[in-house]
Amino acid sequence: MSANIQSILTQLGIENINPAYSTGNDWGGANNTENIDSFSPVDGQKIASIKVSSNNDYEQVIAKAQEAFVYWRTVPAPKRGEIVRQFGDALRKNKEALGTLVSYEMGKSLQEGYGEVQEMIDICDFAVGLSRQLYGLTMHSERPNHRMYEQWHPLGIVGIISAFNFPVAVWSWNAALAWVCGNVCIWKPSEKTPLTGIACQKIIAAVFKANDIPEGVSSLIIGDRIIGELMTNDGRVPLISATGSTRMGKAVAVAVGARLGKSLLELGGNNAIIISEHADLDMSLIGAVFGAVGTAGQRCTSTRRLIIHQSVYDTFVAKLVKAYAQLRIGNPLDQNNHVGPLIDKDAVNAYLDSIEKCKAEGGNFVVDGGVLEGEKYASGCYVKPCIAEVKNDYKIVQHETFAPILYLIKYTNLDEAIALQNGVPQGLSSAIMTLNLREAEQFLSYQGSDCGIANVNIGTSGAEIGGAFGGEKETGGGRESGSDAWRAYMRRQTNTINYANTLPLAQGIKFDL
Ligand code: UN1
Repeated sequence: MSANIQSILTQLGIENINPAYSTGNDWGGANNTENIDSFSPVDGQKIASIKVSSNNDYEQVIAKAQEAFVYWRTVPAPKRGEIVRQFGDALRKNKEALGTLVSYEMGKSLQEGYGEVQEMIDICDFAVGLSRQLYGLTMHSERPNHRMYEQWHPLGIVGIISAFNFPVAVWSWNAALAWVCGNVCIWKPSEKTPLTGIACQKIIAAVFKANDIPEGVSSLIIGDRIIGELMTNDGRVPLISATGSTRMGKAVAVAVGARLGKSLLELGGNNAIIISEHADLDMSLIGAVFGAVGTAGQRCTSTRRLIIHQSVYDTFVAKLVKAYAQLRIGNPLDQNNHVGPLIDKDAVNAYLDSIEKCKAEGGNFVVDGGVLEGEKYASGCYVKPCIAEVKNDYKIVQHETFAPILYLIKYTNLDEAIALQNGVPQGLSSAIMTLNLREAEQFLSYQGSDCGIANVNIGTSGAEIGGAFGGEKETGGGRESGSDAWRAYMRRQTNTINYANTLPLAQGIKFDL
């Protein structure tokens, strides 16, 4: 590991932390025998070996969280918001260090690593304001001298299962909102990026400690699917918020649904940009290329398909091919590079497998893929972003491959383009590039995109935290971060108060004794 990364770990205070769980400042599970090794896809080096939580550890974490909830729910929401404000400030201080660790452990570009921490800071700011705006409605009762209103109460323990691709931001979207709503959180970070999770726990635990908040409001638990299953099957965890593949999400939905718990799912995307004959092609190029190769195609919002009008198809594809030839692939910590590595060798194999499947179905590669070799690419995780002409109904095109493979599809009229865009099982993000008002409005109308996110003259990725984030169909239907996504973290209670000296029944029912 380089001296720079070593000093980042020291700066974050996590150079010697490897135990399995934390409910605050202390770490437990030091004597557990099973480990998860965190390797950097940047240079293939092992960053840390971290203990895996046992069932007994899990029980300890739950017990602390239950105890903490009884206290935390009594803290007024604006005071909870004040603590989240301090968390945002601590993130501002640690932005460079945490952003660098995100880049090194996950492999995204340094700019995107910083951007991810910025999303965390932004959601803290949002949550601070929200802590004074957890509004319920009042209704007019049909009975005289009655008052009716609704209020929102915290749920209890929120279990957060996050993915490697946004190893810290997605946790913070959930946690910042859940905390101001009065919940306590147990976070299981991806086993591919445990160290960034440890860094976040360290930062938030110091904030809670400085405010004399007892342990258990924020817990971290390291583990794989087994810990995930303990959480999803556990009736003591009323809400599970899970980010990851559709396959994982379906398993979570079944387990949580079987116990009638709540789940908030943010799963796969198969996002397309429609490039109309009325598009600004230079602007479209930036949106398409960043969407497809940013984070090496490992965002759930990555652009996977371009649906291009036949009249601009050849011109736009020529521009794309030229742009791809200029992409610099390499160490993401070097800001001259555009594209970093995939997360691990399994991801590289999935990428290669998808290319083969695409070719077998008749895909025509206009930019070839392949794994990069040589000393600079020694981790074996660097691949070439590639582009293939396909048909939308190819099996592989219907499937989300978490890699920089971009599919091109030609269209002749907008109705057809919209049908193609919607013609996949997933429904996260979508975009149209057009300067034509009618086209833009049709795309946004109920006859348009069926996705949770629909943009005009912006790519599919890079959503701001202020909007509700999530998607339809196999994307899972959940909404996180902005707008009124906070409601998912609370339970609604309808209250009717009678201040009359009689007890009239609703619906005019007479019941005299
Ligand atoms: C994800 O890939 O799971 O909209 C989240 C975006 C980011 C978040 C992506 N703000 O691309």
